Amino acid sequence: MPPQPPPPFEHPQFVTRPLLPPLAEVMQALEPVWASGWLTNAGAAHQSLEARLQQLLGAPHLSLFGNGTLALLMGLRALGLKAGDGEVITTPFTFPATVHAIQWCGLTPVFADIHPHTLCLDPHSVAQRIGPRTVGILGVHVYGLPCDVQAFESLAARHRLALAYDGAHAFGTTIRGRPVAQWGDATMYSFHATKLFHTAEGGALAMRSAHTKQQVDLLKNFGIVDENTVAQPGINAKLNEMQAALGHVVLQHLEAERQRRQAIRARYEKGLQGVPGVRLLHMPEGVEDSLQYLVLRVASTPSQPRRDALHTALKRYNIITRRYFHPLCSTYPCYQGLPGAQPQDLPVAHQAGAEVLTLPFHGGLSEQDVDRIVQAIVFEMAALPD
Ligand code: T4K
Repeated sequence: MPPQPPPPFEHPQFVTRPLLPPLAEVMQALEPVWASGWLTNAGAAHQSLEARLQQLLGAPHLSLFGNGTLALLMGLRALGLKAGDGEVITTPFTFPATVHAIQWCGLTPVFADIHPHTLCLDPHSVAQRIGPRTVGILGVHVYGLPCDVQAFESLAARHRLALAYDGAHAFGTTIRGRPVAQWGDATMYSFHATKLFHTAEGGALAMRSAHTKQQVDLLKNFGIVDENTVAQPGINAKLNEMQAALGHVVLQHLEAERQRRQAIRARYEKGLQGVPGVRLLHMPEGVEDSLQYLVLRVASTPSQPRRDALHTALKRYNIITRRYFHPLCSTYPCYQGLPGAQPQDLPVAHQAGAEVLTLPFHGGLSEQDVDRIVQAIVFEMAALPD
């Protein structure tokens, strides 16, 4: 029998939904905050969450922030990268915040291509872009898939470059048992509502050295050392006590959410196996997954943009997929003139940008929801012209 279309969903099915613990638990966690009268500026909930996450993420040092973008920005500054003429090599296949952070530090982003399997920054392409003005490398563990951390470690050491990672999606990612937080000089995590672990808005920076932690802790609180001393032109990038309290509660529910996501992913894998023209991205051997996004690659060419056709068609079923990360950052009007931004310099990134589709993936989906989404994909792929 030819594939049949499922009925449309009554409510939109988004790529993600925040993990929402029972409200009563959140209220209970807020009680000591209220009783203390201390709402921000490194209060008790902030301190205990920082310590808990440092341990959980296996970070040598860790600081909390009001969001991931500020964590990245403060991290790049604290690593001592000189504004003005320094270049930082990065990927175009990412959320705008990665490249914006480099720009906001007064540094020049330089684009290099990505690896065809992991879709992370490719060390070989990076090596070709290193020049006299290069001061650092900023990789992205995109969708929680880790960069080739060993290759970057030797590249950075050989050329004496700072090495930072945007690990916005990489909460819990480990490589052969070793957490990603232990690679590079600094790794940023995002705790935005759309992330597996979240504090509504929030983020963290994991760091190799105690000196960098000391620097970012100053930078995120206006550069204030004490009542009499302001050491640096810092900014306000703090996480408040309500966010920290929420983080503690979300942590209690994280393992259950991870288990649900594992089961959902297995159901998608089974349903989409052998469907012509689509394949799911997989974690490489030895990698423990962050379970952040579920990404489909839809074979596409400029004359047959099947990914875009599927993205549009699924909206008829109220399935709101996203094309993370299309368009590439290198194509934004503000960045298209940067070194390495020409399409011929980034063939792998352009192909990936044309093929990826992020599917609904969160613990609130039932098995029936997944089956319905799969059925819609199967029906629409079969209906697309060859
Ligand atoms: N680096 C990378 C690689 C990143 O992906 C990000 C953020 C950053 C850096 C910066 O980290 P932060 O400074 O944000 O901590 C969303 C998130 O806002 C953003 O944090 C995230 N990456 C990005 C991949 O996704 P949008 O523009 O797609 O958000 P939006 O509002 O369209 O939300 C996506 C879907 O999530 C919605 O369709 C429905 C659902 N949703 C969203 C929110 C906010 C909910 O169900 N509830 C909610 O409260 O950027």
